[in-house]
Amino acid sequence: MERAAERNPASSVAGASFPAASISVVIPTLNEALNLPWVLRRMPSYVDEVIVVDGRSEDLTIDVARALRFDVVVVNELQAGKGAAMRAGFAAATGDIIVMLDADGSMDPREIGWFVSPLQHDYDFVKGSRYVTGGGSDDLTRLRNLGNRALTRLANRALHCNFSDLCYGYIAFRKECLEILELKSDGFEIETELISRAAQAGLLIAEVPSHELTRISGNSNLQTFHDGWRVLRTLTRECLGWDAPTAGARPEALRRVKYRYPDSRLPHLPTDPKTVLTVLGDD
Ligand SMILES: Nc1nc2c(ncn2[C@@H]2O[C@H](COP(=O)(O)OP(=O)(O)OP(=O)(O)O)[C@@H](O)[C@H]2O)c(=O)[nH]1
Ligand SMILES: [Mg+2]
Repeated sequence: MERAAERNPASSVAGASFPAASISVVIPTLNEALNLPWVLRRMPSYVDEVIVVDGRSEDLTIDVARALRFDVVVVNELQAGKGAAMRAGFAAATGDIIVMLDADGSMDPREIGWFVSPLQHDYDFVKGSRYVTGGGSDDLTRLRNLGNRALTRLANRALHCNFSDLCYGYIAFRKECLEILELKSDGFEIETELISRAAQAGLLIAEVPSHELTRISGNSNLQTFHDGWRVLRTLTRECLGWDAPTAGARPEALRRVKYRYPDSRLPHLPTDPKTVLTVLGDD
């Protein structure tokens, strides 16, 4: 398989030349054909590899992905659930840095730079937060907000951390972290597993602001009580039953990386897949 880094071998800042860290973005999709165009069109140019994990969509999600990004890597989902999809996507990623974000237009790819930046400054794992200055949410209901705050407090007590946002899946980390984290979750609790294991493994974790937008169109796949319960169960299981292979000491394998990123703007509106497919069909 071609490594993402081979497509983007070097960059130069202030006369100094260094290998650019390659960035893979992993996006799980379940019937997101109307929303994915906004996401892919907002993808910064410094992203080397976009991986879409799908297998159960009944709309034109995959056609739209391929039409908008000829080099998109489509990973077939062998097992249902966001967590299973993320694990399959991570396994396929070839970048030095892996970023995970949703396909519904609630996470703006233009924020990727905020996530990548701390990874350049010695951090191993970067999580988005809707509760720190500069972050926010147009999407959180009162109930989900309360539930998330309670779960975050519990996680902080159990893990001796000071996170501000537990149940948010805009996350970036160095690829090497995967070997340490030994992920196994299948559902939305993958975010809790990632964060609690990163803390227990002694990874250097940064929180960066992120503004959660509303889903552009379509229905949420999250069930507040069912998935909240799974998060709680995962937290308990992780705190009681997982021994980090690094025994909490910071792993030595992780490296510093360099990067660059530009900017652009697009209206946050649904896109009819037919318009995308027609334009490309005419070429
Ligand atoms: N491949 C795959 N993707 C999924 C699955 N379930 C959810 N997703 C994707 O995971 C992302 C998050 O799902 P959402 O339904 O938006 O859940 P949420 O963001 O927690 O909930 P909302 O805030 O209500 O949108 C979206 O990109 C979905 O398309 C699944 O079983 N397989
Ligand atoms: Mg969503």
